[in-house]
Amino acid sequence: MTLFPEMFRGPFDCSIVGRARDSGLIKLNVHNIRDFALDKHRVTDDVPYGGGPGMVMKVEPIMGALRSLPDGGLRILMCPQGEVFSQEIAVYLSGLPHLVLICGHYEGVDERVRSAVDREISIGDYVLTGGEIPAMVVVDAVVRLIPGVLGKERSSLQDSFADGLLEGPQYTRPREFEGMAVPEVLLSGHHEMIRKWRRKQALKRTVMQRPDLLKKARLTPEDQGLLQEILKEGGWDSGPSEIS
Ligand code: 4GM
Repeated sequence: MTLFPEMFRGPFDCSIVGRARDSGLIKLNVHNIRDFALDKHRVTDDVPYGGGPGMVMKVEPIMGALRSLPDGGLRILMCPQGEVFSQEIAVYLSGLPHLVLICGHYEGVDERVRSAVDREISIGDYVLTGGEIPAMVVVDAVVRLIPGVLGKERSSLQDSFADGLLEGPQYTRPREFEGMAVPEVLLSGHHEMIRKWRRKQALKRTVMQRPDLLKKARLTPEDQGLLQEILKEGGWDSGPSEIS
């Protein structure tokens, strides 16, 4: 639900989300909150009680929009005050049959809107002009988790974050670019060596870039061993190897 339905055209019609929609795996409806404004000028915002700068979204149009839908969808208000969105929340939401995302605009929404929502979600600690881009972020993260949306060959189970680690480096052709070679192990055809190398790179990248993630990561005994190796090796250089 939004005051700017046109904003959703690109993200909802293109690429993987657009294909999922075309193939009928998901349904995405965009509702214009202005259609539920009560007055003849279709006003959706007003000045704040008590004074102060900016405008506040009125409660009646949003309530009208919510009441126009069948019961049962989880109602989510996109707002900076919400719980910070994560892969874990995306996985949870992807298991639900129906979501309703409410996008505020201006300085925010009348507080009484909150009485009609189940959950408040923020995509991060920054303020945007509206909840539209956050809603697109949530839709994208959730849709790609729905079975059949990603090809068989690219399961979301292999994602960065699926096990709480960052993804390691990836390469495609050519074998050498401007002096930077693809690591030899990836060309070796030794599947077990490649698997172990990739796992170690993922661990190394997580240690270096996001050590906070390691506390929550699900680490196997093999991971613990690889971590020991990484810490012993030190020399935090994970960049592409130079040909000398
Ligand atoms: C206040 C209340 C979300 C402001 C509801 C929305 C940032 C985020 C807005 C609202 C927003 C975020 C609009 N800014 N960090 N602005 O997810 O929808």
